[in-house]
Amino acid sequence: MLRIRFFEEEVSRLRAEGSIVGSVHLCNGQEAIYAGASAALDLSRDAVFPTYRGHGWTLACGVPPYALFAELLGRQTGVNGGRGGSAYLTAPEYGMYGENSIVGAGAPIAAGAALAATFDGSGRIALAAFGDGALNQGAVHEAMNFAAVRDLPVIFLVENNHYSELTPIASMVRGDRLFKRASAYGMPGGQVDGNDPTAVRDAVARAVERARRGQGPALIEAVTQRIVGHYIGDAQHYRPPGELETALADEPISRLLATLRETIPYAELDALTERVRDEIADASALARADPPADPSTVLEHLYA
Ligand SMILES: Cc1ncc(C[n+]2csc(CCOP(=O)(O)OP(=O)(O)O)c2C)c(N)n1
Repeated sequence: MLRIRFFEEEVSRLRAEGSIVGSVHLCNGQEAIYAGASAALDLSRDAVFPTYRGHGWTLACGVPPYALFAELLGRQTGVNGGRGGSAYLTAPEYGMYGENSIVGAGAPIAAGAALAATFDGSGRIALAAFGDGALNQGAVHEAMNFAAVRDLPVIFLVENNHYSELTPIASMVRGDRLFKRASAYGMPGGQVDGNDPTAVRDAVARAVERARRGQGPALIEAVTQRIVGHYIGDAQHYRPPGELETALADEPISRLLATLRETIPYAELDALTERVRDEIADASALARADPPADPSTVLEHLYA
């Protein structure tokens, strides 16, 4: 979780100085979901399909921060040779099958990967992670219905950060228990505290166990808050007064550190924090020193 947070803080800095260009969506505040869910998966065979807010998922899947920085900076050494950038990362060798900028589009792709698993005997679980806004997309409902009726090993994980871009969830849907839609498709659904990595891990582990037994998909709603703007530069004028302060008081990292301080000496935790901070600073410096992607290779890897 610390690795993700410090990574995002460095990305924010690199974007502000102009070293990273293009669309960037940070995930600060949602780290517990990635840490918890990835701990419940077997990433040597399972497949994760996140949205454009995917740096946290990519790191949680085990992609080294250096390779991710290099990608965001458009370097040849990036995880996709500098071609994917922030919004189109893939790293299937780590179980990260690719971000998607089309809201909700990862859900049917995950259902497809799960369908393939029923034929290839891999035992793979596909996890589609998307926001509360995406849950209103037709493609997501088609994917949930198809997965349910075919008992596909898919986990639909909603990162309910209460906003779709700048629009609050309350003005998009009636009722705040999004997981209840699961029952309409005949699959289990539940809500979990998305700021608690252990709670997320346990909920995903239960869904994984079920899916591996051939009992089909589940919908998990992880309730959280993003503590940064939707995009870098978002002034967040749409937030009611006090909301951000309340969210900051409950954000997953300070909450986890406070709990850990009850049993682990302060000095040890501080040393760990510093170690992760240094790891991120070193990875960023290393990536920045790498050569940019060569424009003469632009047609490589194009298939259509
Ligand atoms: C099909 C489609 N419609 C609209 C957009 C524009 N758009 C980009 S992000 C976003 C909000 C998505 O909100 P949510 O699913 O809650 O995810 P979050 O950004 O909160 O993680 C929208 C509407 C898009 N990218 N794709």
